[in-house]
Amino acid sequence: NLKGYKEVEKKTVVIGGMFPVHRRLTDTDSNTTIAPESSDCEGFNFRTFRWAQTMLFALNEINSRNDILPDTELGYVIYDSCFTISKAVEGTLTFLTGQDEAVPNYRCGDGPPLSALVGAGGSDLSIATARILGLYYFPQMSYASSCSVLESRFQYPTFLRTIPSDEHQSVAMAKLVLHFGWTWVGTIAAEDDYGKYGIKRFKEVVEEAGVCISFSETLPKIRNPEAIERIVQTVLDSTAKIIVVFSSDVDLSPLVGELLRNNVTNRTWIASEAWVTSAAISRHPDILPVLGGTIGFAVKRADIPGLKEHLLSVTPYNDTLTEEFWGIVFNCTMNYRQVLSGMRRCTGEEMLEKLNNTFTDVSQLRITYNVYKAVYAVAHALHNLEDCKPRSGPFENNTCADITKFEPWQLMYYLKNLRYTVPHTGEEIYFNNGDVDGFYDILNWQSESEGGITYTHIGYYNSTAPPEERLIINNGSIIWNNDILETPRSVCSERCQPGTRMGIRQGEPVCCFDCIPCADGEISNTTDARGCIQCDEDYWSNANHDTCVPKTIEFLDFTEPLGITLIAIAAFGALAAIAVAIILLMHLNTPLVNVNDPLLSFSLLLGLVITFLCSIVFLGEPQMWSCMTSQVALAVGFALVLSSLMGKSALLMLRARAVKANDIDPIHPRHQRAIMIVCTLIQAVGCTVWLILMPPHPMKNTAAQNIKIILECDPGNIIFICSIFAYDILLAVLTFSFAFVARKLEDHFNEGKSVTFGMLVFFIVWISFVPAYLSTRGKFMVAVQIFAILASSFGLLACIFIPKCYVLLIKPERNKEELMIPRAKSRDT
Ligand code: TCR
Repeated sequence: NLKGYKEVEKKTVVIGGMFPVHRRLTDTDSNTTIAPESSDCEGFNFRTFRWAQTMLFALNEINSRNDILPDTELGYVIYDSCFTISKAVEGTLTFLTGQDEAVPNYRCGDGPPLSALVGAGGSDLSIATARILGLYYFPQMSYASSCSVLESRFQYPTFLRTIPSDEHQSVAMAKLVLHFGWTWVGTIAAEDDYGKYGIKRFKEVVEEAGVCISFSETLPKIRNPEAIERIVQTVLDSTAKIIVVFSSDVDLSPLVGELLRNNVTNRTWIASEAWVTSAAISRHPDILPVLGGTIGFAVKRADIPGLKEHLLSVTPYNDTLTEEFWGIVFNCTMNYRQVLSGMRRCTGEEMLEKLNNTFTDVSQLRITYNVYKAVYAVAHALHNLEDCKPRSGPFENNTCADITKFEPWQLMYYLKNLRYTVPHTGEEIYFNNGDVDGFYDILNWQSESEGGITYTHIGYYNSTAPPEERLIINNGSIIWNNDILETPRSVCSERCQPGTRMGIRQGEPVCCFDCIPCADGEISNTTDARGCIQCDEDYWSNANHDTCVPKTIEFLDFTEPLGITLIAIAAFGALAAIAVAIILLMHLNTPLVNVNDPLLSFSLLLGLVITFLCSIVFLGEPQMWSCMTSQVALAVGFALVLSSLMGKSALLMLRARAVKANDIDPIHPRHQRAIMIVCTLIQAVGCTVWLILMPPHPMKNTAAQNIKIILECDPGNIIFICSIFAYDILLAVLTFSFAFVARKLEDHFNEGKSVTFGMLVFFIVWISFVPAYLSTRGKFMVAVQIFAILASSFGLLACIFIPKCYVLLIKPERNKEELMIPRAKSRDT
């Protein structure tokens, strides 16, 4: 332990200091055959030794000043906590009791009064010492213990610190991760309060914002190569490119070694305050590919004039720590016994200036600056205590405390209410419930010209600013550690583009999902949509499934080629029928026309003209009127055609019978016409009832095809339409059977044959219509229907009237009475 106070005339107050100058305890064998001794420490740490020297520097500075504690000398006792709790506790007890063999609760001798303990280093050490010091209400001023649990004044009533609480740092790290849109991060924490609580809070903030943790590892405190290898493997296996490490450099070092060995590149590391400016990490050779681009948080930096000179003036003769330090840096020894065993002897004249060592490096005075502030805080509090005006003091009955024998709680009062400015930097310090404000520099590890690492300042975090302005980052000045030198991406699954939705993966974090394309008719128009939206009735999804588009409206239009063709054919048919009628009219008094009632021929032709023309009404956008007329005109037209034919074939059938039986003509044209009129009227009445009760009407058919709305006619009632066309079929069957019986009636200009044949064509057309109709969709159904109408009409027209026209126009000589059966005409003429 470094001790420095002598009996001088001035009043003396002692400040305790505790620094983790060594990294660990030396292993002792755990057998209990001999009395156990306090372990020795090993692993000399230049950085923390600089902290201890800074405390001495600050004390010297204060002692030589006349404005602070002019009449009082500050002494010190400094303990090495060796980075272990047991040593820290041991040191605390020794400090309190003044005994080298620590006896709790007992202080022997009247040395100068103890004021406060600066330190303990890591949080886990401070937690242990603060509990003991709290018992006596003894102030502790920490420079590096940042763990958030130390905020509790209930558990640690006398704990104060010059380092901001990790609460701020964890939130700042979370904000950083969110700032860059990383949603998939790994975390590594040291196995101590600092690491565990820091990462815990980080995770809380980050997970609330929807970020997922890929892995969480803890760094072992004691040497454990297997555990380190396992962590490296996890880092390698994970797809997370961002790794947050909350640990001190001492605990992180073994992992960094293993990372270098495995050449783990292309990751971005987020550093906590404890390792971001650690030379122990960044001075590793070839560190750049692995840890280059690291972003980290660091507490305020300052230049302390005179410190460098103080550090260089350290001599090996002061105490055991400087002696050991000297031996290590100059690779020599002061120990007589070791010299005998062959080691080089230190001369004491070695030059520290020549050394480029962490100890003398004053470029990153951050924790060092905290130590400086802590010592000044204690000194200022003591100054205020001494400066107390009698009878106006803060304590009971306005009393003051006496600097030569004050109680620790009295100093605590002054520390709590302290407000002072730090020399050289002008920073104002005060303790807000024991804590200082959270302010961090954000540093980026960039390559230096000589292949080393520089810490480039890229922004800062200020916890006292309004929420949006807390994190300020200059994106442009960051150099990332990947091949593309771009902001790395760290997501488990890429975002789902519009047109897809997120599908959870069973048993994996929510950030890992599959993008499932929306089904037809459903869309998603945002990225990362949770579900797809069904399009409205008249809309359908586009090819990308990101917008609903109106369904295309489909009907067979007049103007399209198919429509024009059909109209032309229908018009041709109608004209042909009219032409035939004219031919018949011109030859009205010839036997051929007269042999069967000519009126029926005309009604037949009229019916055909109707069917031809009604096919045109099927075209175009369905309207109320067109739906009604098309179906009805078709039904009635066919009824007219078929009943006329029936009238004709009834005569033929009866004549055929009469010829056989040598009978007289059995039927009068009146009867034939009656058949025609009655049969047509039945149909007309049926259609009227249909039109009145359940008229056909236009309909949007959205069900048949997804992407189209088919405009069509709804028959209104299926039974009506079926019975109406069934009636037509009935007429057709009757006509056919009559004509079939009469087909052999030779001398009747073969009318029986032609009607039979025409009806066969009619049947064939309509029978083949059924499968054709059922296998088409949309507007082509209408086309098929029209084709069937036209084909059947043409069939009848052609079969029945071409032979007649042939005789009338080309072979008029055949148009003779003699060709007719004599008896047949007897009744008519
Ligand atoms: N708080 C850490 C210890 C620590 C530290 C450091 C150790 C901090 N910064 C720098 C070595 C070097 C911050 C703790 O445990 O609270």
